[in-house]
Amino acid sequence: MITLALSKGRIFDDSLPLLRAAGIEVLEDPEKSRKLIIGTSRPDVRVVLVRASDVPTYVQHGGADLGVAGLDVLLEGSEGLYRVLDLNIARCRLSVAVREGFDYAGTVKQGSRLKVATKYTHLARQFFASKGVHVDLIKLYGSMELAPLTGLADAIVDLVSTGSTLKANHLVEVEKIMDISSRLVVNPAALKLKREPLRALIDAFEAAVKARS
Ligand code: PRT
Ligand code: MG
Repeated sequence: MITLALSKGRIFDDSLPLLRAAGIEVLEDPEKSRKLIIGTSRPDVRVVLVRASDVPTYVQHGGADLGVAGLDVLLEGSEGLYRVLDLNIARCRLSVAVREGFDYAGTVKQGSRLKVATKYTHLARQFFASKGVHVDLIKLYGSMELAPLTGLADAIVDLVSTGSTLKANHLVEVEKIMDISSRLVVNPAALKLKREPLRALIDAFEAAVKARS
């Protein structure tokens, strides 16, 4: 049995066409079913549904053989995984944003400390350190956009895709940190033990990604 870890929402939705191109139909819609283990048209392949940030943990500890996770989640903290393929799905960027009218460039130039709220404390610390900007990081788990509006922080580091969330909250993107897409990750032990079927699946994914680009 091959177990693939996916998260509900955009990663599941964007993975479906790739799975289909690889000859795999998922047998249930996670938005309608409450099941956490879903069968596929391949009797030897199943999907487990986990939180986006739990995908690396499942794959690392062998709860799944492979999984799909955003580069943001992988770089923020994961180890013991093979990052085998850029699936080019769930694309967005990790950026710095501030309240409209806040003088970000001036604050950075003056060398003043910047209060930054984010879920991505590790990536944010790395980024500002590389620029020599002094920051106080405030860890949040969601609704980052609220932080600059309430005075909790001067800036946020968050994912942006269309930009409409920032706009709706009177925030502006001032600097892009990196482009993000989702990656196929594999458990190294599984790759040894189930080499043939996993290799075939990874190759099928790769062909599907190439065919779409
Ligand atoms: O929701 P949950 O807490 O379970 O986990 P999650 O938020 O990590 O999961 P999910 O499904 O929302 O995101 C999974 C992955 O999708 C992320 O790890 C990213 O790699 C990728 N992705 C792509 C995004 C976005 N685009 C995105 N726009 N993840 C989140 N967003 C959010 C962003 O945080 C902001 O709140 O959407 C909002 C901005 O969108 P725009 O279009 O208004 O700019
Ligand atoms: Mg979310």
